[in-house]
Amino acid sequence: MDKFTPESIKNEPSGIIDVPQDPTQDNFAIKWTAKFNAPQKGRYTFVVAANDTAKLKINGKVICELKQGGHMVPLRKQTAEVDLEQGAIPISVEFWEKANSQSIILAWKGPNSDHWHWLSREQQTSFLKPK
Ligand SMILES: [Ca+2]
Repeated sequence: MDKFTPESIKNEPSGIIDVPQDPTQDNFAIKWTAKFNAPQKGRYTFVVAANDTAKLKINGKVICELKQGGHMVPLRKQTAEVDLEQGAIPISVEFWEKANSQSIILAWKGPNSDHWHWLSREQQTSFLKPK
């Protein structure tokens, strides 16, 4: 995505990602970048769900990638575990919307915890259950 020139750049101080809910808005992409503040060293779990496609990077590495979105593709999810040091860690989410409705869902939980934290406005608890 880095080869594209952004149409606009915005600051999102809430730290909560969201996409336009208007299904007539098609053929766009959004990239969010932030620092993820890991409260302690350990293994973190991230879940991403997207319609149409999305890529989650942590520390510059692709952790989750949902591909092959497009016309009539439903919301799909991917879960990944990653070992993090305590502190502020670079995180980015790239999102592409081709057609129809659009969604991005992102949540995480920390080491030895069952408590999920939402990083997206859209929240669907069913996506947090194991397959
Ligand atoms: Ca779509």
